Amino acid sequence: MRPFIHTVLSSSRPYALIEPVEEAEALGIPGAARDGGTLRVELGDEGGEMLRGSALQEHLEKALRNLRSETRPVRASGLSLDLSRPLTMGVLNVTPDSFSDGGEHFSAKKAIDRGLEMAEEGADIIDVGGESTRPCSHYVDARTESARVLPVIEALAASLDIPVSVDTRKPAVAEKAIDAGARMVNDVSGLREEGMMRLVADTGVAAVMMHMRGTPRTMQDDLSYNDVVHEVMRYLHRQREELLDAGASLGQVILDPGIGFGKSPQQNLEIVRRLQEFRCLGSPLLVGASRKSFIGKVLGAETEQRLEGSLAVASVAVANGADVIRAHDVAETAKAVAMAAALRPVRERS
Ligand code: HH2
Repeated sequence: MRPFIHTVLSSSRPYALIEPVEEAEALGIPGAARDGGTLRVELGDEGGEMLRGSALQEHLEKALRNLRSETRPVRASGLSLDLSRPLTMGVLNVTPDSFSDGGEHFSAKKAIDRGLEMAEEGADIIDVGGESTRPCSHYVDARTESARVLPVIEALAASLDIPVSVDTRKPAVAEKAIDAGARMVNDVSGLREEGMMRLVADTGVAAVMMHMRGTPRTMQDDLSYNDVVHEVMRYLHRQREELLDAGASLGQVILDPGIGFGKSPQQNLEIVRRLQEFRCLGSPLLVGASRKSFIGKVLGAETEQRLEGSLAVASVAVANGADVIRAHDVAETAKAVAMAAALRPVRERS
């Protein structure tokens, strides 16, 4: 496994957290401090000169370069996404019970019409899901989930130029969805279910790997983290390494910190505030905060009154380095994202 390097430049004393700790510790870097399984190295003016000559130096330089550079495009089977501007992914839940749009597009006809409408509104990707993953939601079997999403994916993939993604944790559903025309698998479990990594590696499709602790049923049971950003990043790094070991390529991968999945409102805010740190991982970043409960908590707003809050989070996420924003309100989000992108500092070409 390649080392995990988490660089933090926003601090008054920039530093890197390096794992595996033994490899980093063996270098005898002055002032380096061990914290559990991580070595903290002050970057100082030399930007990690002290690692020179070690295998870690190259990885640290890459992590620092990733922070400054434009995001690399997604290059996957049948799909190439230029991420020099942030994209809007429209949420299309073909479910009776999703937390904000449950039941609205539960018939294939209504879902297809809404998908076409989202494309008109400026969506760059349509994400079709057949199982709610809200806290304590009920498991839907693969046959039921497939019956919900396949006709919609087939119709949208046949009539739209933009890619259609399938939001599923189940390899059986993902496989059929890919056959029906989906060009991306969006998996809130981080491709954890047996066979999902193999499917992504074998088909070469793009994959969103999201962080979630446990399952939607259990994810809010344990919200304790020492450092939520560091722990989510480490999880995403490890899942991505496993996927690459299975034969997938880096260009297929999009990472997602999983806003609202096993995090407190404060932890969700912290992730968006510190999103920039995730960029050192070098993969495109997706953020899905649309209408979620931490926005309701800040604004005292019910689900249907969270548009402004969602747009504010989307804008800050883009300013902090998000490449894809997953949203229900596509027309408004696409405009907010374009405006936030225009205000972003220019990045170096990667
Ligand atoms: N959030 C939800 C579902 N899928 N996928 C990614 N990559 N990131 C997210 O943050 C994310 C996601 C939950 O939102 P929604 O689909 O609106 O609700 P439900 O799960 O109740 O259908």
